Amino acid sequence: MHRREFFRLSALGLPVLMAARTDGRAVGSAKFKPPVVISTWDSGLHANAAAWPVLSKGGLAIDAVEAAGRAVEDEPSCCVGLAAYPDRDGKVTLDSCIMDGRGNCGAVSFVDRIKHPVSLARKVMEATPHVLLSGDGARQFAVENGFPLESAELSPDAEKEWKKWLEKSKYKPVVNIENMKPGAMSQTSPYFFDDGRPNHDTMGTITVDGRGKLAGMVTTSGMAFKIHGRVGDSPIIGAGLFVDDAVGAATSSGVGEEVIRICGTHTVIEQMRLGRTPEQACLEAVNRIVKRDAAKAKELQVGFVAVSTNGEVGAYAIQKGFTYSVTNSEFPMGKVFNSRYVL
Ligand code: SD4
Repeated sequence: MHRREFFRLSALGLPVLMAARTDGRAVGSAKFKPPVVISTWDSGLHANAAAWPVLSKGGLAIDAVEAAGRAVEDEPSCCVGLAAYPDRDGKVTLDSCIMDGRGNCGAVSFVDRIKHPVSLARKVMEATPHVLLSGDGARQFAVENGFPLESAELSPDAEKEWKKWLEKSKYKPVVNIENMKPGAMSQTSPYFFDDGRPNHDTMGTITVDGRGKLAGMVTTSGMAFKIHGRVGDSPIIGAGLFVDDAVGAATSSGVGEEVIRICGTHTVIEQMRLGRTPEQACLEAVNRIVKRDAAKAKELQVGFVAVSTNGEVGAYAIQKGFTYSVTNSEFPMGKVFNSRYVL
C-alpha cells in the first residue's frame, strides 16, 4: 500500500488493511475498536468465535481467552489438545499459559491426559502462589482440582502420522508452518492443508476487553515428534506470551527454542513500551532471531502478533505464511490477515 493511500484511509477512520491474502508481503496493520480478540493462524477464527460472545457481552479479557483456548482444545481434528500429534515416543504432552495485564499468570507444561490445559493454567494462576507446574505434578494438581483424567490413546489421525514418522524416525521436530501457501487450505477442514498437514500446532490468543483490560493465552501440543519432555516457548511467560495493561499483549508461534532465546514476546512488549508500533516491535523481535543466525533462520519459522491497549494490531514473521485472525464489532465473524515477513 502506498503511503498516500495509507494516510487517506487513516484520515477516513477506516482500518488500514494493507492486505490481500494472496500477497504475503501485504499485511493487515490496523487499529481495531476494542473489544477485540486476535489469534494466531487462520484457525484462530475458531478460537476468536469462542472469545467474542464473552467480549461482546461486556465480559472479562481473561474469560474470553480461556474460552478461546478451550474451544481449540475441544476440536477433535485439531492440532492442539489431546487429539494433536504426539512426541517421538507416541505420547501427547501439552503446554499452556494464561496471563492478564496486571502480571497475574499461570502455566502448565509437559502435562498429559488433561483436556483443557488452558483452564489448568488458570487454576495454577488463581489457586497457587506459583506460575508454572510441570509433568506429573501438573497432572496431580489437575486431578486434585477435579479435572478429569482422559485416555492416553492417540487420535486416529495422530496415530497414523506418528506411525508414518516412525518408518524413518528422522529426528527433526516439525513445526508445521514453513512456507505455507495461504489459500491451500483443505476444503473439508479449516485445520489442514490439502495434503493433510495440519497448519500449525499452537494457538495463541490476545485480547483487549471493553474496559481496556488485556489478557492472553497459549495452548499447544508443541512440535510434532519432539523428544519426550521437550517444552517450547508456549507455556513460558515472556517467550510465548506477555501481557501488560499499560502497553499491550503479544504472542508467538513457530520454533519455540528461537523464541525462548530472545524472550520473544517480552521483547515485543518492551519495544512497544519504548514507542514502537506493534508491527515494528514484532519486526524487531524477528530480526533478533534472524541476526543471531541468518542461515539457520532460513530453515525455520517464527511469527509474532501483538495488540496495543488502544487496539492497534501488528505482526511479523521470519517467512511467508504466518497469518492471524481478528474479531471485533467491525468483523464479528473474524477476518484473517497475512503478516509481513523478512526472508
Ligand atoms: C513450540 N511454539 O512448541 C510451539 C510450536 C508452534 O505452531 O508454535 N507451532 O515450540
